[in-house]
Amino acid sequence: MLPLRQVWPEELADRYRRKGYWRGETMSDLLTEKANLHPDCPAVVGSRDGVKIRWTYAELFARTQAIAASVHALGFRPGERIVVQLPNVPSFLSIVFGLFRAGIVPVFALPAHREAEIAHFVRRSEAAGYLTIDRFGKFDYRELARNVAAATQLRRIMILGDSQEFFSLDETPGPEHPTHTASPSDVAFLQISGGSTGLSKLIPRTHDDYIYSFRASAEICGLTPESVYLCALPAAHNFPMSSPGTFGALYAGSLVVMASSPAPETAFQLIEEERVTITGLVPPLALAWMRAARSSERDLSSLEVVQVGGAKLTPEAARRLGPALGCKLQQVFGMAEGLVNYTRLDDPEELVVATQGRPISPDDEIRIVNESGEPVPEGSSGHLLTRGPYTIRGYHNEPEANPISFTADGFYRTGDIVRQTADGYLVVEGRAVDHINRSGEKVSAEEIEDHLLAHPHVFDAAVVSLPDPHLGERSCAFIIPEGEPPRVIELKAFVRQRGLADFKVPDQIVLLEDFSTTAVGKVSRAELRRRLRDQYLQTSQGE
Ligand code: OOB
Repeated sequence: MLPLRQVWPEELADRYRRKGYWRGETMSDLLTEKANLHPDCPAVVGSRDGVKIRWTYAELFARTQAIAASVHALGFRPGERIVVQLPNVPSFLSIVFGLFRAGIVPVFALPAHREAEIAHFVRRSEAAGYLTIDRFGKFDYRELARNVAAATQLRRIMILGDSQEFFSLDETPGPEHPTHTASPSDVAFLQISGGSTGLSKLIPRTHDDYIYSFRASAEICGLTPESVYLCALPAAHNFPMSSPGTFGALYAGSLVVMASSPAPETAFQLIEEERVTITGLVPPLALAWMRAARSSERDLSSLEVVQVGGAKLTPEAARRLGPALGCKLQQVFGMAEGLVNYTRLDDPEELVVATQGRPISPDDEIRIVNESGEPVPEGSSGHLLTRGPYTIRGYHNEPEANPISFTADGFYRTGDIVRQTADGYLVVEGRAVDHINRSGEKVSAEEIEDHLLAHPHVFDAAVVSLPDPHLGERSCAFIIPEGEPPRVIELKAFVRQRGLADFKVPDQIVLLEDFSTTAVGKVSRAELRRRLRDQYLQTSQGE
């Protein structure tokens, strides 16, 4: 199996190596090195089925060896892809690093994804395997696995825990098998894009580029072997994985604490018990934590930094966060495609409250342009384009979308509207493309419209984002019925039954007779969505 490619022009690749960003390490080397360096230090803590788990670096490492041997014995070979869907359990790390060790390329699905999404990831990545857990919370992933098996051409399905008819994964340390030596410029894994147009795209990240992003992040966030990182958001997401996330924490020799839920009751207990020093949250969670902290008896005094990112944090909430949780706030504006911005820990309060930070790297190139692609005057807002040592140059297997998402000279069109302050900090002002940023989960309007249109009583559908006090944004689907108007509850069930993650089911559905006479046929979908949204907000007096 040939390695997947992600290629930077030679001149840029040379520069990134010369400047020491790309050091020729691989994900697998990295854990081996840390396990040799401090074998007896605690590496990861968490629980599964209510049983507490605590592994040192040496124990985590031994488990990665076992996983590598296990997938090898199941017939997987270097370069093959396995879609991995795991919740926040310690085995997330042993499995993922075990796959790296065997040269397998994980494709990171989120626990909330369902059959339609998983089947899409399997097909698009041409995955040979799907790896998930027996059950988590109320959900049985083996049921999902059966549906995915029926819909795709998977060779093997592996289950962590009670595997029933599927293959089980052996984490018991045993004899080593020969380790695969990856090239640092190989693609290490595929991550999932927010998906602004239609289905999620796959993001190929190389060892060189990703390691740089979390090594530099660990430094910016001040991680040391004494730090304790709480992984509260889904571990497969880029923010808690690499900004600095679990990978950055392992790089720094810190302890990773896997939270089975980000809810204050669970998270606060872990903070108290493990003396957590840093964590990352999305804005609605940060608000929930601030509220809960007022009446909580838990000792949160170990917290030094709470990072907030994934969606815009309002300046008012930003100002209140530090005092409410007794720690520093760090704003993080990043994307799975690459570029990550941080406010720095020694920045003055005004910058931390009012901006979303500045890039990790001196070689992150930022271009802010108008509709015709011309640079805007300094300080004005425009479309953010970026290129740099850890920003991808193209999605996996997307010959049609790539020329739209990337400029000819390799800049990624983020879809975000930003402005840059005189000292290089970015302020996110909005989005140019149509997705709903629902509590940090990105939902593509187009993808949901396509599903709604499959309903026999839907003539047309337009999905928009509306402001929401709890979620930041919620989704609202405007529907023109065909014949008998469908009931709202039935439409929601219809979308869910099509095998979509719960967060994609429209929060609100409004039935309309038509999409206003001036709009239909004469304007783009984007313009139609904008008009419907504005009309709705006006008539509902800005809810
Ligand atoms: C993170 O990654 P994704 O890939 O789920 O989403 C990226 C998009 C950005 O393009 C932007 O629209 C939005 O999420 N976003 C923010 C933001 N952080 C992300 N919008 C406003 N303010 C922020 N602070 O969400 C992600 C990846 C790595 C680190 C942090 C977040």
